[in-house]
Amino acid sequence: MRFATSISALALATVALAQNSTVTIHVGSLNGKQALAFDPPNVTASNGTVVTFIFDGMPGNHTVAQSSFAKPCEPVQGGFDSGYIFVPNNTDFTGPFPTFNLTIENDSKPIWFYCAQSKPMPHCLSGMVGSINAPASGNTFSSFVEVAKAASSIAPPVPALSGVGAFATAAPGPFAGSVTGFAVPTGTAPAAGSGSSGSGTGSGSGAAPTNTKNSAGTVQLSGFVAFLAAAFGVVLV
Ligand SMILES: *[C@@H]1O[C@H](CO)[C@@H](O)[C@H](O)[C@H]1NC(C)=O
Ligand SMILES: *[C@@H]1O[C@H](CO)[C@@H](O)[C@H](O)[C@H]1NC(C)=O
Ligand SMILES: *[C@@H]1O[C@H](CO)[C@@H](O)[C@H](O)[C@H]1NC(C)=O
Ligand SMILES: *[C@@H]1O[C@H](CO)[C@@H](O)[C@H](O)[C@H]1NC(C)=O
Ligand SMILES: *[C@@H]1O[C@H](CO)[C@@H](O)[C@H](O)[C@H]1NC(C)=O
Ligand SMILES: *[C@@H]1O[C@H](CO)[C@@H](O)[C@H](O)[C@H]1NC(C)=O
Ligand SMILES: *[C@@H]1O[C@H](CO)[C@@H](O)[C@H](O)[C@H]1NC(C)=O
Ligand SMILES: [Cu+2]
Repeated sequence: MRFATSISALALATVALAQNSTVTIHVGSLNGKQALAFDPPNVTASNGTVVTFIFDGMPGNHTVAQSSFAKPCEPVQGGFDSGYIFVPNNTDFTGPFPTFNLTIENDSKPIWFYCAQSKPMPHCLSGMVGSINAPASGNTFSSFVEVAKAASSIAPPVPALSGVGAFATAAPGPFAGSVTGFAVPTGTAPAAGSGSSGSGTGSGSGAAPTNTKNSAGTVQLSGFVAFLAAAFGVVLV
């Protein structure tokens, strides 16, 4: 009986995993080396997929801000925006690196984003832009990069958890060691549906939450899910 219950719990969890995968994008590093880049810069992600942005470029001070194809280096109305995340060049810093997780709500519509850092040079104009579900023709990711490089200015972030076609359920973090945030959104985004900016919009006043570590419960859950993925990856294939 207990065995059967475990099996059905596993089966349910496995179905959820099969539907909703995770995509990771490195912020400020390329192939593990510090760079003004998102790596990979364009990905596909279906509804329910969580895109994890990991700020692991050292040193780095970057943002993930939603923009539009026409104006790559300016925030789009109602767009998500992580604010500035500073990661030091500290050989003693072993992480955890801060992350910003976006759940994809509308995979029919491309999501364009940029880094709003303007110092010492505008990162967006250097090509630090990315896309989720960019079309293969027309407004392609490569055209987006060209539009960004030709932009005349870069706009600062408007911190927000909710975006157009994607949302973050939590503020970026954790801020371990001498990692800091500036103009980082706070609170929680509405879980689904609206597409417009909601109660998750940050104040923009600058102070980041200094300690936003996950509860033990969250860590335990993701560890369990990771275990399921490992256990069932082989069986499912
Ligand atoms: C998977 O994605 C679907 C579609 O967005 C969503 O309804 C569901 O809650 C997600 N499941 C999990 C386990 O996140
Ligand atoms: C990160 O960049 C922002 C915007 O340029 C700046 O205000 C902030 O002071 C920087 N953080 C650090 C620690 O340098
Ligand atoms: C950061 O650390 C790396 C590896 O130790 C080093 O190569 C690089 O020069 C450092 N950069 C800065 C700005 O200190
Ligand atoms: C993803 O969700 C959006 C918004 O509800 C919907 O328009 C779109 O058709 C969905 N994509 C798929 C593949 O079902
Ligand atoms: C999803 O994107 C498509 C394509 O742009 C759009 O027609 C549709 O209205 C969007 N759905 C939602 C729920 O916003
Ligand atoms: C990146 O963008 C191009 C179009 O510019 C597209 O053809 C390609 O499939 C995209 N790659 C991914 C992984 O989405
Ligand atoms: C993002 O998701 C990963 C994987 O589930 C998790 O470890 C991390 O704590 C999340 N980050 C935030 C800021 O919630
Ligand atoms: Cu940047």
